[in-house]
Parts: sequence; structure tokens; C-alpha cells
Amino acid sequence: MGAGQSLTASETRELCAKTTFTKDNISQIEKDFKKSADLDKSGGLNQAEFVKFFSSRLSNWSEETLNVIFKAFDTDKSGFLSCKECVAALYVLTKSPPQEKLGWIFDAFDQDNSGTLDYNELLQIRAVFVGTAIAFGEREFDLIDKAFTFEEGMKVEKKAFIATLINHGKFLRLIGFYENGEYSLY
Ligand SMILES: [Ca+2]
Ligand SMILES: [Ca+2]
Repeated sequence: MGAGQSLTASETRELCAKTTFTKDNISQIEKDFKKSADLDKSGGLNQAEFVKFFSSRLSNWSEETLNVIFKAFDTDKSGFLSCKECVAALYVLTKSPPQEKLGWIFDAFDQDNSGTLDYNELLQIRAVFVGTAIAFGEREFDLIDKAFTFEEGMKVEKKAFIATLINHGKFLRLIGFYENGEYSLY
């Protein structure tokens, strides 16, 4: 990806097809990202820029979690989020339906790509959720403890993960995704 590279027409078409963003939304997001996140003007975000940009907006997310998230959005594993990957990331974080968000969380935290979440992977999700709940002054942060039986050797499949949490709007809201689907990271 060259310096200051913009989305190509075909990338914009692909994003329009895969998200609910319009062409105008996408070009606005691209402008905003170039201005406020792409500090070295490389045309996308390196890991440090990503962590910096999101840690000021999702302040209760640990750097470790943001690193996990960065890797999940870096779909071509280039170590760099292209403009296209950034727009896709914002779509998942804000506008996508809950089912898609949960599927995405599952994939992001399934770090060994085993197709299941094991005890340690689920503990990581739990830590993000509980940390966020406390930061929001929320008292019912045992939601995730009630949803899963935490024990060594546990394995949760994607279908079960989504089915368990799909009706917990509160979980989605607290984990940093917005229930009302508003584009509100700025
Ligand atoms: Ca990439
Ligand atoms: Ca796994």
C-alpha cells in the first residue's frame, strides 16, 4: 500500500455491497481516518496508530485487547490496516447486526483458530466485558458468568456462542459495540 493511497473504485463497491454504508458514508469515513487516525499519512493504520486512535475512544479496553482486535481486522495479515480494512472494522463495530458482531467477537478471540473458544479465550472475553461493565458503573456484570459454565477444558462453538449471547443487548453494548447501531466513535 503506497503513501496516502485511497480506496479504489472496486474497493468502494465491495464495501458498499458488504456493509450498509453508502458511497458518501465511506468517503466521509475515509476522510476522517486520514485526518485523525493515520498520523504518518501512510494510507492506513499501523498497530500503534490503531491502538492510539481506539484507546482514546474505548478507554476501558486494555492495550492487549486492542492488539487482539487489530489482528482480527487485519484480514490480509499485512500488519497494517488498509483503508478498506478500517472501513470494514468500523462497520462491524457500529452498524452490523448483533449476530455479525458476535460472530466477529468469536473469531477475534479464537486466537488459535480452532473453531472453538476454550477456557483461556473465554476468560479474555470475560475480562473485557467485566472491565467495561465496571467502568460503566454497571452492576450486573455476572451476565457472562451466568451465560457460560467456566471450567478448564471447556469448549464453546461459534453457533452456541452466538445463540447464548444474541439476546443480551447489554453484553453487546458493554463490550463496546453500540446497541442502537449509531456511528459514534468520534
Ligand atoms: Ca492489512
Ligand atoms: Ca480457540
